[in-house]
Amino acid sequence: MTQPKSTAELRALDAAHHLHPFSDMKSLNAEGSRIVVKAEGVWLTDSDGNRILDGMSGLWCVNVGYGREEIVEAVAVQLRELPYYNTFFKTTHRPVIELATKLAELTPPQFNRVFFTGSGSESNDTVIKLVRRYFQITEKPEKKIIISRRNAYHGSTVAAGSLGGMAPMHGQSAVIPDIVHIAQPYWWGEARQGETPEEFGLRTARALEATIDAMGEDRIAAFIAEPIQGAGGVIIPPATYWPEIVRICRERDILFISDEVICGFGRTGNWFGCETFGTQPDILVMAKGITSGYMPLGGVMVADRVAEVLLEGGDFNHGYTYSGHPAACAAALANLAIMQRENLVGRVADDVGPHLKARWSALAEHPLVGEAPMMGLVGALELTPDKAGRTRFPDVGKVGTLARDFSFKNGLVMRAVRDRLIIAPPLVISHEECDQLIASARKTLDDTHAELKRWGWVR
Ligand code: PXG
Repeated sequence: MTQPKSTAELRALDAAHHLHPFSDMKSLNAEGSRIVVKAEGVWLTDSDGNRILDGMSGLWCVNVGYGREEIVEAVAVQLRELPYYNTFFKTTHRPVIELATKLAELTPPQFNRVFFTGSGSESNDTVIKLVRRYFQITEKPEKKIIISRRNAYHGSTVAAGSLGGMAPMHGQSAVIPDIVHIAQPYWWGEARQGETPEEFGLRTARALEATIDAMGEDRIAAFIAEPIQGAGGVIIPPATYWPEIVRICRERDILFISDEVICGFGRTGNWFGCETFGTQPDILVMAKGITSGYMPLGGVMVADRVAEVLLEGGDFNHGYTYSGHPAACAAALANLAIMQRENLVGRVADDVGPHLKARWSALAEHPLVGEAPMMGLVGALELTPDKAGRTRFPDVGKVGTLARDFSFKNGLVMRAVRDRLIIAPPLVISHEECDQLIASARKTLDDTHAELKRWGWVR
């Protein structure tokens, strides 16, 4: 038996042995990580005994909240019966069959087949191969280019990172060829002065059309996008954007890929973000909320018109040891059963979503807040020294980090992207917990404002 260790000892071991994702390890080790020890509902407890409202659902994934015995039990039962078997060599198993069937029922009608992976990144790597294979089989092998958007996030493997539009990631790694990035529909950050959101939405959508036409439709395979950019800062496109993208995709022979790793499984008030925005994807990418993060699992749904071609193409030379892992599938099935039984998606659309949005939108009146968009249960607060001019603070990211740290102190996990605070709380959050979230967010804005006054950065 290992002895229980103090927080200080655990921090020292973490600093000595653990490399954290997306972190400045030297400064993190100097400061020490927060050690999360348990969680229940929407609440985290750290090793100092602080209770913190998890406004980010872990990393956008714990949709049904923490402490769901039903999922734990389903995984335990599955691990005892069949902890592992692969789906490669003419074999399959009950949980993977049941989950594939369930996903065919829950996703839009064009989707009846799924390829399983272990994560969102693996799903997007799979997408690249599926799309290229599709055009090989249809004898258009020169259709290879995938169009994506700047500031999109599609994962962290070499291929998924290349698909994403995060310049700081590209700068540190090899980038694969045949991926092109166009403008993102981020009105607050990128519109011209005087340009309305509607005008800007159309203009950015038409960048897709212009790029396809300039490069040649015969070379473009697909367009990939998140319905709402998540890691990019919760960018909710203007109302004109998606209908125009749908038109452009319909008029041209390209595939449309909806990356629903964050927007899927209820986040926007429908099962999938493509339903909220009325798009008709050919490929739908999933992970995170599929198991509410209780087990790692991802998947790629393939529309019938694409799947039927792939089925005629012989071997698809791709797969992961954990594609359709039985215990992960069991977790997903239990998670989806909870979501259906408790009508969590309907709750986001008609009940807790509107409740939180009314209060969140009111934060736009705070002197630091430029805009406070929210859809379903995902929202952002853009911090600015000058609302009307939509200007940025110097040293982008510094004010965001300051506010994020105040938020932690005020008992709320918010994430900062640049100087934009974002939330995506568990879909089970109660009205009372929403009110607590708003109170902490408001105090965070006040604390940040007071500190910026001390710095002389605001009046
Ligand atoms: N697509 C989207 C839209 C995502 O948000 C991935 C793919 C990759 O999934 P995996 O399971 O490989 O991580 C994601 C992941 C953040 C943050 O800081 C966001 C993600 C991952 C890590 C951090 O907001 N999203």
